[in-house]
Amino acid sequence: MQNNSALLQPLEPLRRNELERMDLRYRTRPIRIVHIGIGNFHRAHQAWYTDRADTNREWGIAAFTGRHPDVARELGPQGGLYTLIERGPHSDRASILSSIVEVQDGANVTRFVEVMSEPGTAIVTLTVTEAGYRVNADGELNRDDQELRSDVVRIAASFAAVEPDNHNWPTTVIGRLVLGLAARKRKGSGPLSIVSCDNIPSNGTVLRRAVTTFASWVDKDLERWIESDVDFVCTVVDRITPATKIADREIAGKLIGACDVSPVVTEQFSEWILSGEFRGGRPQWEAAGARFVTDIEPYERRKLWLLNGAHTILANFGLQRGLTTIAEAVGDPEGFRRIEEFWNTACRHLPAALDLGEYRAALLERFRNPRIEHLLSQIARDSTTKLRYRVAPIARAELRDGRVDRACAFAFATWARLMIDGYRTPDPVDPNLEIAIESGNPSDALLRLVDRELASSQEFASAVRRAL
Ligand code: CS2
Repeated sequence: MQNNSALLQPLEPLRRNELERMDLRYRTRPIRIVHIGIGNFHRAHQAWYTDRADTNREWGIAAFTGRHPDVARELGPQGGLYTLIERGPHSDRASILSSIVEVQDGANVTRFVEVMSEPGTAIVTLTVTEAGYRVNADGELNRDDQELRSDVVRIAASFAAVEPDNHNWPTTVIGRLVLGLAARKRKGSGPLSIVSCDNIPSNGTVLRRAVTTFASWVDKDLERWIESDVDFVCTVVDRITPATKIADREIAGKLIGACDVSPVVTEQFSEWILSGEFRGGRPQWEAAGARFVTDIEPYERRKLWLLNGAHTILANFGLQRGLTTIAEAVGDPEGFRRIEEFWNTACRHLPAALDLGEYRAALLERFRNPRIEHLLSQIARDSTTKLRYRVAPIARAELRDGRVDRACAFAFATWARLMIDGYRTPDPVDPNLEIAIESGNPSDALLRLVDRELASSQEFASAVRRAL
């Protein structure tokens, strides 16, 4: 039998310098945006909005990796180009995006500080996950965090040194950001807007507090400058973007006619709501569908509670049942019933003017898209922090109204059960997690890790125990 693939011509690799000669759309752009934490989500969301909105090619993105440097290795040779596959329930649509013009390993702090201090740079965006902010349950920077404390020492040493030591750069996102801002202040490069794109309520405000607190530990003048010259923008970001599979590379190859080693698959739906100032200017993101609002809070709650809350419940529940994807978990009658109950509770604390019925129906359709293989194991990461933002506020609102909500208690109990049964995934409070599980009363101890107020309610804590 003949091997057909041996007869196929290998595809040419995707390269910016070759494409831009044939098509001006792929020409590079000046760096005006710095992104921290490049992953599939940034490439499917903010980079896509910029690509579509910036038709005059004025806003290039220099992106830095977060936990893993792999994207820098993959996109470097492609000149930052990659394929975005928008996957509907029946078909795929592919485009080559060119808004990212440089990709660096996050550990290349020398380059990071350089682009942060350029006068042309006007915006910094972040997708570093909830855990990357290193704040405690009250939204305050965690003073006991060892890595933050080491970064304070490193930054203080670099300020004092004539020649900063390249081997001793900060390792945390907040530390690096503060170092970059210090360089910008020194160079007199003008105001900057920092845009948090992580699933945290009042994300811009939380980030502002974290950055100014850290700055106050190293230099009071810097703290004052950040307060006066740096804008922190709050956002709601939404686009379901699973991890890329090997088969997606082949699909991308067929659709674009070149070999892309790092395509991204995402759903067709996308939403970006922003609130804040851009004193250094910004792309006309609204041309690509973004919305600017003055009061972002109701939109934050709607998205974090209904979409992300349901995701976390389905992930913990589905993993317990041996399921793999969100589509499978929502297809399970009990999974479906659990999120419907949770949504009924959550909607009591959301403004009806936000078209909640329509929003829920659209979410179900998005979750059920079987062609988006969104892994439960991906969503179950960092569950402690996620439950804190996605479920705890609803349980607390119910308690204030005199009710102990069963759907919320179930959400905590499913996670606790998974943890007690030994399921492990990267989680920032790991050591405490083990201590809680080993304690005489793991249910209460785990609840306390997420939210002290809920843990101190006898009624709620016992509802969680019963649900376990
Ligand atoms: C998910 C989110 O991994 C998770 O925790 O809930 O990444 C979710 O897919 C996005 O927020 C959708 O916009």
